[in-house]
Amino acid sequence: MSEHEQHDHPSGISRRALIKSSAIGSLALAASGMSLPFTLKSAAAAVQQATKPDDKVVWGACSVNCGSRCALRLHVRDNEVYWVETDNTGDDIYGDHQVRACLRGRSIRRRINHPERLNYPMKRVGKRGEGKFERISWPEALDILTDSLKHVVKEYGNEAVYINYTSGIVGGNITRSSPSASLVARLMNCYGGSLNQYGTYSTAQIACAMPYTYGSNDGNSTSDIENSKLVVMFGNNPAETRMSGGGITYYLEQARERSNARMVVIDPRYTDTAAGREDEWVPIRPGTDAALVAGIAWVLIDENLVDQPFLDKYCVGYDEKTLPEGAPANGHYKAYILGQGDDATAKTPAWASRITGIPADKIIKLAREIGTAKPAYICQGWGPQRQANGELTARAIAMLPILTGNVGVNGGNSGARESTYTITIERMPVLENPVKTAISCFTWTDAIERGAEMTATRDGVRGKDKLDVPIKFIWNYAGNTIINQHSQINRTHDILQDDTKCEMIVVIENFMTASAKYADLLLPDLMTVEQEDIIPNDYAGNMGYLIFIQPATSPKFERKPIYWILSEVAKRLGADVQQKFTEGRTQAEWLQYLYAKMVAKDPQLPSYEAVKAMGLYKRKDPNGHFVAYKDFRNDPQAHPLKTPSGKIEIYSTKLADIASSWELQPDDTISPLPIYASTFDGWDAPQRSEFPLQLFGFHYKARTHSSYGNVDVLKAACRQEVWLNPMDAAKRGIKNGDMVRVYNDRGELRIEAKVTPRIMPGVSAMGQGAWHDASMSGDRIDHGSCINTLTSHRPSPLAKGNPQHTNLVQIEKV
Ligand SMILES: Nc1nc2c(c(=O)[nH]1)N[C@H]1C(S)=C(S)[C@@H](COP(=O)(O)OP(=O)(O)OC[C@H]3O[C@@H](n4cnc5c(=O)[nH]c(N)nc54)[C@H](O)[C@@H]3O)O[C@H]1N2
Ligand SMILES: Nc1nc2c(c(=O)[nH]1)N[C@H]1C(S)=C(S)[C@@H](COP(=O)(O)OP(=O)(O)OC[C@H]3O[C@@H](n4cnc5c(=O)[nH]c(N)nc54)[C@H](O)[C@@H]3O)O[C@H]1N2
Ligand code: SF4
Ligand SMILES: [Mo]
Repeated sequence: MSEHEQHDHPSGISRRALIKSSAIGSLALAASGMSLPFTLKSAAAAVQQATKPDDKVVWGACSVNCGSRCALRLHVRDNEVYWVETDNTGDDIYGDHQVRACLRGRSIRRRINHPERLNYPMKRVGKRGEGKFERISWPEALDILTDSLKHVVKEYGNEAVYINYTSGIVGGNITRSSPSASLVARLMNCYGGSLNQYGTYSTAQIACAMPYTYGSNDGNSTSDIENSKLVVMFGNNPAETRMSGGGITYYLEQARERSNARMVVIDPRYTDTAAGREDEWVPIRPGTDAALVAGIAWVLIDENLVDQPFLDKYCVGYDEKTLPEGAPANGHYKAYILGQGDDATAKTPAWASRITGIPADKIIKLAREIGTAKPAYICQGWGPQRQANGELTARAIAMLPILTGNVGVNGGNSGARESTYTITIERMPVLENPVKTAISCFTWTDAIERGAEMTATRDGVRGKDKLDVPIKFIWNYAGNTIINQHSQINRTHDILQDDTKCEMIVVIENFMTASAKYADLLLPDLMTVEQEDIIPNDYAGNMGYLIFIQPATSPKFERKPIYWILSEVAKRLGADVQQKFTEGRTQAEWLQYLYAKMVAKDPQLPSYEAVKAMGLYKRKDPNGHFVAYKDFRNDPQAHPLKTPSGKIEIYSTKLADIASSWELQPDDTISPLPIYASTFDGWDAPQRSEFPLQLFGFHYKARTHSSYGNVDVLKAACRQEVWLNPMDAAKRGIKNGDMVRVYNDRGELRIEAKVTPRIMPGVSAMGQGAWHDASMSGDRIDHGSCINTLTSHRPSPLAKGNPQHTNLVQIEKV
């Protein structure tokens, strides 16, 4: 993309990019809000227009949950954003570079000014999910909301109120949707609390599993690749998932330019991250990375390439020497690999080849490369862990840096995804939740349907042995996981349509999304760019920043800021709740109060007035690069890990206990060792005879999940297609561009086929997050091609997380 090139064009598009490639140039322009097709002449005309004297340029930010966060310069005239640029500060050299927005952020005016934005409060009039609403006044909406909340709390208790997982706005001190850290959580905590949740849809399996090995889930910063000889990416695609000009894709490219590190991409798809920059693409069957790791480990052991002194000093459970007390004598990792464990199967490259679909000689070659290139940056994205056996996979991938002693050193990595440098941020305090019970964020539909049956050892309820009441009231602020982003849409519809189960769903949104259609009350919010706030960087290597944003326009129609909405609810809940919630401050006063706290903690920060004038404040990591577990590596006695033994736990006694005490289904595996196990809906599951193709939904450049999914130019630039290998397509008589039906026993969708050797045979994939579009009282065929029509609500064994990448389907030409 052009976003990293010289930023010397007043329209926000690099001149070099304009001249270099008309295809890329037209995409960038489309994204930045210009109509297609364009010429240099029309671009020049636009530039002239963009510098008219009555322009106001306002700092804004793109605050969707893409793992980057970009500065925007919004050009405003007549109270309307008509043109969008991005960061123009810094020298634009690596290390002091610009935080340039991707195609989505550059198109934000098409979201701000979208003709279908929500303008008024509404209440449901039809059956839930039908999408029939009636306009009501704010006072009426707030009264209905408050009465329902009071009723549910009185009748069922605070545990029946649930703040659904949402990630539509991330970052701000005030505007922030993360359920346990949002203003909604603060409000509920002022009113007796609500049912907690743990885990996220992003990282449920890896965030749960990695701490059993390392005590946490850290990785070296990507910038540290400038010290690496080799980069190994398991299911990691920053070119699409970290697209910011200040983000990870740029760090990867720049750091490799300095170290000249080879790069191996292990992914069922030939990704945009590979795209000619990789040295090798290793296509792998989804859900089988742990088998590849075991095959590599067998070669490393066989050829004496393991770092035995590292394993002896820093780890438990590699071989009999460090096996913890209570573990079976043949329970160590080496026995598992060599075939001396209970399964009596040597994990040879031939064994791994049958499972992964990777030729054995390629596995041997890869093992030799990983065993000899030091240091090596071995990492994983979160695609491999969003599988039904993702907890095992995440820990298994970590075995490669552990076996080769690449942990805790510059240029190495732990096997996790990258960490990032961040500047001090102080968010609106959410106060303490009096309710201590928690469910996994993925299991909320179960908690509606059979809440009181859900237990700790079967369903992962935490803080209590079981839930006492089902969920009766749902808050959904800036999220689409009610329908679009949660699994098995047709099942969710059936559960939600019965409004005797969950009695109230409050959705606070900008658009009539699939989830908004299930609201009982639908409240129109301002967007982040229409409010004052401070947005810190998300994943940004070793350069942190704060974006100080100002409202681009005044509020339009009856859209209200979240702080106002919830303050009004607090007022109706009682004077004590109102006082506790607001502490007597306005939104602006809160921001100044929070910023003052930031400065007190971090005196290097500029003053409030200065940072407001700057718009964007950047700071380099004073430590250079973040190296995960560096202190532990330097002195394991003084800096033990947060595991029970203080060491890297290849064998986890805690997991052995869980495995023997939890109620699991026969095809659920929890193991003290990071083994490979096949799983439900996996490549070798029995349903494969009926549904022969594996399917997963990758995070796509066209959208951030479903956000930006209604922007026409983005849809045109990045089509919604299902990737299919030419061999699978030929068998089905499918040609590139054909309309196909993709189905399994959970549902059916329609989509265009992309026939391409960029995906391995037997596997199919589509961008996740497309807008669900089906007649739910009719055939339920989803013409919007939202992959969650096909995914399963069954949680993964340990994290009780979303296995949304583990699916089996059939595909036919329509
Ligand atoms: N099958 C499948 N499903 C998945 C995934 C997958 O890989 N495969 N990925 C999962 C992951 S990792 C995640 S994080 C979730 C994400 O799921 P969500 O958190 O639901 O993310 P979005 O779909 O982007 O929905 C965000 C919503 O917030 C709204 N919004 C944006 N800005 C504002 C604002 O200023 N105010 C208000 N009120 N609303 C706003 C947007 O309009 C949008 O509807 O999806 C998960 N679902
Ligand atoms: N453009 C864009 N960027 C985003 C998002 C978005 O929706 N759009 N979402 C953001 C969010 S909230 C999150 S959580 C992150 C998600 O980041 P990730 O979870 O890392 O993204 P995915 O695309 O799901 O998976 C990454 C890669 O894993 C591959 N993969 C899938 N299954 C397997 C497997 O079993 N083994 C291996 N080796 N590879 C596999 C996929 O082909 C894909 O290329 O992205 C963030 N960035
Ligand atoms: S979607 Fe992400 S990378 Fe793109 S502009 Fe927004 S924050 Fe930046
Ligand atoms: Mo995510």
